[in-house]
Amino acid sequence: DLAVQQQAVNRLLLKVTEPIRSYFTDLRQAADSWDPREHKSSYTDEGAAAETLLKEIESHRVLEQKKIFSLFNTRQREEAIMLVHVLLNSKDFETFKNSAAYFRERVNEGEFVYALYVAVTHSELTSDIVLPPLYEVTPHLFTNSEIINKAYGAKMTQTPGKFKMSFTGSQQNPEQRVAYFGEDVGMNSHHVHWHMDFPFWWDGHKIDRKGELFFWAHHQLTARFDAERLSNHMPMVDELYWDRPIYEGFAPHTTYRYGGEFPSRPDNKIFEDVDGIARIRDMKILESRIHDAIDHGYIEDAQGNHIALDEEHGIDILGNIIESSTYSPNPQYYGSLHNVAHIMLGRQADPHGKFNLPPGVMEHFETATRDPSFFRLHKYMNNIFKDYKNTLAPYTAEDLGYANAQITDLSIDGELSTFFEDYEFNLINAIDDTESIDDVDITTYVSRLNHKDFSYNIGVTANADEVATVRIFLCPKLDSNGIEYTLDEARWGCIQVDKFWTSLSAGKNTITRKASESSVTIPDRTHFQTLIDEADEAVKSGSALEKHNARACGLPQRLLLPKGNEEGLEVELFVSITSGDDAVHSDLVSNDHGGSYGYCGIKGQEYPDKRAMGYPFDRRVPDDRTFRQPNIKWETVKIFHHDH
Ligand code: CUO
Repeated sequence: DLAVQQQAVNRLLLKVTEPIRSYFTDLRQAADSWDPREHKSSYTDEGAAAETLLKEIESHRVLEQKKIFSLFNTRQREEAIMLVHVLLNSKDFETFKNSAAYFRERVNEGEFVYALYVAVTHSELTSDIVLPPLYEVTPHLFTNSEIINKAYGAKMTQTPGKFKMSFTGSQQNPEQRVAYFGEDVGMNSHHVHWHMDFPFWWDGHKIDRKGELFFWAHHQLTARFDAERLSNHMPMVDELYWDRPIYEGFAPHTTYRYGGEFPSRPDNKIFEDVDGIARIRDMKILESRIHDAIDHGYIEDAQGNHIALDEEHGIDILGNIIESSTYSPNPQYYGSLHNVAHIMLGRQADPHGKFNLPPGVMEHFETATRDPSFFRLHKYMNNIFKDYKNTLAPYTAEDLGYANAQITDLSIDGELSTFFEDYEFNLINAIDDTESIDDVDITTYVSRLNHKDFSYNIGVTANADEVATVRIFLCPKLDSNGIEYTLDEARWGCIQVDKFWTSLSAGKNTITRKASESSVTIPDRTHFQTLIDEADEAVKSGSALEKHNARACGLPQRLLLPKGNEEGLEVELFVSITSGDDAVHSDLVSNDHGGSYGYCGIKGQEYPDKRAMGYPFDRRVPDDRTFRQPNIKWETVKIFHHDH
């Protein structure tokens, strides 16, 4: 029963630093006395994973509670993965739930939350369960120290509070102008969930085009950040250079729940080797090995075989190598450029461990995009991917064309306009329980970007009845100095706003597509308290639980458009219609198949579009004329921002 399951997951995630409450009777009982060793037959691996984890716990080798958990720490990651295995090897939900309750009080709470989120995301037993927004489960990683302090004050004085969270930094810092994007709680939630849907350490069933998705989702994240910069009259992000200072400093104003404040980094910090992690020199060596592979057109696997970086698999292989993931064919030789770089950047405040500072924001997917160096790092890797894509032959007229359709009209219904609004979320899980002091309502509200509803109207004349693939992008038109981009310059900054399949009939068609239907976005997440109330109510009354969108990976719908500006940011609205043969499955036309597959794929299935992610902008465009096809059309549109 979904209601019972949802209720159990809710309760497991409530106040994770506290023991499970005594009145959650069955969970409390499982925490006390479910012994996995006595339930071997309840697990597909006969309890082997649980046995391993128990041994670690019994020999006191696991990370203690109330210590900082970092997924990038090998040992800590192994512990979290053990728990993921225990949960994913559970034969039924009872076992899943009881195991979770049992280990919740025996492993580090950061590891527990991570493992439970990953397991719920991937287990077939929990497909319809909605995970509460992480910013309401572990609010410390999504809000400021100032707010956390106020929240404590409110609880101590028993005064309900609603506190305004502002973005870090001041007007003195130009980067502050785009902090609304890097610090957006929904965007950070999307990013951390992307990494839960596609963990770099993943050792389960094969995930389709995982390396390419790593490239694509992060390519789009950097392109979107650049679009926000253009909206604010700022130049695009430059990449990170190992042998230059890290130009932008960052003061996170964020605190760990236990373990102190996240460290700050001043401007122009010289990039240093990090003891026990890597030297700058090593990073450059890895980079040059990857560049050599791109130049040669093949990589070497661990056995010395050459694997071609061909059109079909090249980007996927490179994504796996650069991240690197368990799918990397040769981690010994190509290393782990991305993951190690995250740690290196996270440690620049204390590279030799002299001050015993905790890890920086770059070491957690929840917090990484707050730091401007995140976008530099990803621009750097994105440029390596671009170097590779530029070795491929440009698309020909035949690759781009589609004889069955001519686009006759292209327009927007409504105005493309954005605004800021307040968004409130709950901080109750940020605050420790104390026996003598009751909880009071404590929330924070933050300004967030949103846009007015609009739709695309696309007039198409078709020669025959056929299913077609429609791709919609917004591409930059002018750089921050007002100079017009060529198509070849603009293409790498294009953001995908939608892709869908539709049935064309012979003759004239008008395709009307709402922005809210976008396959790169998800609607607002359901609040934790709502999930609790609904599940409790459904269990009590024995009624069915109303289903919400269970997908947490996906750009928030309200961030679909970049901010634009008061004068109206000029962008090119670009539409291409190609054959429905691009679809991997023939039943894709209905389009409610997996919501936000654009950046996040479809759970447990192949990526639905056979073409390269980013098509048709992923390859060089030496001649704009190849894009002048009847099935391709673009119009300049303006994105307005209204402050009120
Ligand atoms: Cu998502 Cu670097 O890959 O943070």
